[in-house]
Amino acid sequence: MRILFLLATVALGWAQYNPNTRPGRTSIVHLFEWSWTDIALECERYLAPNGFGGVQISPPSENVIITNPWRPWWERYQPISYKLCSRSGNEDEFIDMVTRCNNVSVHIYVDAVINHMCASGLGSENNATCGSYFNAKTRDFPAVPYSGWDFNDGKCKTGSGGIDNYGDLEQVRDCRLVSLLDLALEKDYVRSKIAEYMNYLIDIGVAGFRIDAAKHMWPGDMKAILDKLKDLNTDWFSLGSRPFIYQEVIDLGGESIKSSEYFGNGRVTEFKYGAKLGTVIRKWNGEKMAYLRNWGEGWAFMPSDKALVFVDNHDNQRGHGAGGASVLTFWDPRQYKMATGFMLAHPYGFTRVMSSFRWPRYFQNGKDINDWVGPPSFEDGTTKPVTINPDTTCGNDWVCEHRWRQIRNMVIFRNVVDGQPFSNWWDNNSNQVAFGRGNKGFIVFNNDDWYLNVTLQTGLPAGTYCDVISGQKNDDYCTGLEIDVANDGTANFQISNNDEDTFIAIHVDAKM
Ligand code: AAO
Repeated sequence: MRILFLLATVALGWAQYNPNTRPGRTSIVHLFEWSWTDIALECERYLAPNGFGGVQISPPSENVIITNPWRPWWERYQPISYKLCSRSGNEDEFIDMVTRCNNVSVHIYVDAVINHMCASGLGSENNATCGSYFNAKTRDFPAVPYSGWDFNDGKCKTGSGGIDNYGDLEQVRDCRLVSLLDLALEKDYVRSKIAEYMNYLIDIGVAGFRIDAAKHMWPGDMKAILDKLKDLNTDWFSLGSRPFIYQEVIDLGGESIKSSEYFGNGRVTEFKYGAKLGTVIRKWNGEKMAYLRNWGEGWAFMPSDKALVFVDNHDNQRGHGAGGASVLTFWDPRQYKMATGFMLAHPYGFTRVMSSFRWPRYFQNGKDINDWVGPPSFEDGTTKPVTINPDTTCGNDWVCEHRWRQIRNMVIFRNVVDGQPFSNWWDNNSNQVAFGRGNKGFIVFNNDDWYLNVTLQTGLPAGTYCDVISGQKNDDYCTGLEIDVANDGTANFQISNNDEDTFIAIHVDAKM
C-alpha cells in the first residue's frame, strides 16, 4: 500500500513535465488565433503526417469584446467567464477539434488565463463573446460566478492598485497586471472554479496547459489548483497520465521572481533562450555562433527538463512581454529559419514552434503602433479561414511558419534524433558551426560572410543523404543537395554565404 502510494506521488510529480505527446513526436506548434475548425483540419491534413506532437491554442474561454482598438488579439487575455466561446469558435467546434486532433495523435494544449479577469474599468456597456453579462467596475461576473470577494483589491499594497515595480514580488503577485482584475487565488472557492474549468477541458481531451501570467500567481496557489486537476481522458491517454503544465514566467534575470520557484508545478518558459539566440544569430554584442558550443545550462538557462523553449512567441514577436529587439521572427525569414533550425536540432528543452499571422507592422519612434492588430478577419470581426495555396503555403495573411519546408523538416529531424546525444561539435571560432545527434543526424551552419568548405566527422553511417533544408527526400529522389558520408563517417560540406539558406541538415530517415 505504502509503495503504491509512493509510486503514485512520484508519477504525479513527474508527469507534469511530460508533454504527453505521442512517442517520437517531440514538438508542439502555437497556432496563434486559428479557429477550432481550421486547427482540426490542420491536425489531420498536415500536423499528424509531419510528426507534430501538438498544438498550443489561443485562450478558448469567453472574453470581453474590445472595439477600440478594433478587436485586438489581446482581448482574449481578458476573461469574462469559463464558457467555451471565443473568436476561434464555440463549444461544439472546440470538442470536435480536440476529438479529431487526438484521433490522429496530435494533442491540444490550452492557454489558460486564470490569474485575472478583464480590465477593472470595463462596465455593463461592454459585450462578451458568449453574451454573458458582467460589470468589472462592480466586480460582478455572474457567469462564473465571481464577485467582489474573489479579487485581490484589498491585498494589493500599491497606491495605484497595479504593479508599479517588478522588483517587489508581492506587488507582482497581488496587484493588477496592466489593470486586469487580479483573482484571489488563495481562496478555495476561486481555486475550485478555475479547477472546474480546467477539468472540463481535461474531460474533453486536452493534454495540458500553458499557464498565462504564472509569474503573477504565488507558486503555492497554483499548486493548490493543479492538485485539484484530474488525470487525462483515457480515451486517448494511458491511465494515470497527468496534464502537461508549462508556466509563463518571464525571468531574464534582474528581478525578484525566479523561474526556479515554479519548477515544483511543471515546466517553465525559458525566455532567455529566444532573446540570446536572436542576439547570436544577429551577431550583436560581439556574439558568434562558436559560443553556442555549450548552449543550454552552460548559458545559465534553467535545467533542460524544466524548460519550454521557443524562438519567439505571440508577445515578443510584436514588442509585448519581454525579450527585446533581438528576438527573431518571420519578418526576418533567413535568420529566423536558422534560429529555428538550431533550436530543433539542439537537445535542450521542449520545443514550441510559432505560427503567426501577418499584420501591418508600422514603427513610430521604435515602437510598432499596430502591435494590437488582431487576426486576419472580415469586417464583422469574424476570423478569416486559413486557406492553403497550391504550393502548400497559407493564404489570407496566415504566415504558417510551421509549413515552411526548412522548419517542418527540422521538426521531423528532431523526432528522428530524439534521445541521441549532442556530439561532434565543430566551429571555426566564428559563425560557422556544426554538430551531430549521435549516429542519427548532423547539421552545419554558415552564418559568416564567406564561403564554408570543410570536411567533418558526422557520426553517421556511410551513404548518401538528402539535405532536408535545400530540399527533401521524396521516395527515391532528393529535391535538394546530396551529401556523401564516407566509411569513416566524414563528409564534405560547402555552403555559400549567398545561398538561400545557409545551413544543411541530414538525418538517417533521409538517406538515399
Ligand atoms: C491590454 C493593453 C493594456 C491595458 C490592458 C487592460 O495593452 O494597455 O492596460 O489591456 O485594459 C496581453 C497583452 C497586453 C494586454 C493584455 C490584456 O500583451 O498588452 O493589455 O493581453 O488584454 C508581463 C507579464 C506577462 C505578460 C506580458 C505581456 O509578466 O505575463 O506582460 N504575458 C501574458 C500573455 C499576454 C497577455 C497577458 C499575459 C495578460 O502572454 O499576451 O497580455 O493575460 C517585464 C517583466 C515581465 C512583463 C514585461 C512586460 O519584462 O519582467 O514579466 O511581462 O515587463 O510588462 C526587459 C526586462 C524584462 C522586462 C522587459 C519589458 O527585457 O529584462 O524583464 O524589459 O520591460
